[in-house]
Amino acid sequence: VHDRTTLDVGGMTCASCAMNVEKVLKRQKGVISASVNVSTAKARVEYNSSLISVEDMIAAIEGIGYSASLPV
Ligand code: 9UX
Repeated sequence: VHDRTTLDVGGMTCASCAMNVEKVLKRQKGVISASVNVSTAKARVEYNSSLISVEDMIAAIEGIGYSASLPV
């Protein structure tokens, strides 16, 4: 069984930005799938919480120059 989360992603200004964020998420161990939408500024992620935390995902996104947070 896996978990899902939706993150708010900041700093994406074109469709390729969404691809960049998707790629970095999919590269993380424990991420099962990632779908990023530039218009809504949301990233939907399915993951295995025994392998990766939401904080790890946020750090990976910030590591390539975007911002990320859990929605308020
Ligand atoms: Mo588009 Mo995003 O030219 O970092 S890839 S702005």
